[in-house]
Amino acid sequence: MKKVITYGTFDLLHYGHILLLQRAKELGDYLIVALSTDQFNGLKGKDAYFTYEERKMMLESIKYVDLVIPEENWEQKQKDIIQWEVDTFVMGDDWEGKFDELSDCCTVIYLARTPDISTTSIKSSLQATP
Ligand code: C2G
Repeated sequence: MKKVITYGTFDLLHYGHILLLQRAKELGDYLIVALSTDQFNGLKGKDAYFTYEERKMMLESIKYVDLVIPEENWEQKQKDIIQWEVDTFVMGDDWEGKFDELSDCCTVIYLARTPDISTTSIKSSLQATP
């Protein structure tokens, strides 16, 4: 079984996230999503609208996703890859080059971000709406 892993906050789930997850799943047979905890989001400077449990439940309902695990820090990726016997690490290309060191233990792939959609843009357009 070919395992794929990806990491993120996945707040206010939108089609950019879904297209990332769909393409990630196409790279293997089993997709693990390491979901940023509320505490780690604080370290990332992100204030997620939905809690970790709410975001986890939504991700687990997506047909491409096989397992959701917590992402608690920046340093856990190599351990996760070894522990879960991951073949491919995938991120959107806004992270291009940032995780190349992981190529020592798996294939590292950066997928093109879906243009014109982001959690931040959703929040700001809703705030602007009268
Ligand atoms: N993404 C995308 N297209 C978008 C928006 C997001 O392909 N329009 C991708 C991002 O590139 C990322 C994933 O969806 O691979 C999740 O996005 P975020 O929740 O914003 O993840 P981020 O905060 O970048 O967390 O350790 C890694 C971090 O946890 C990544």
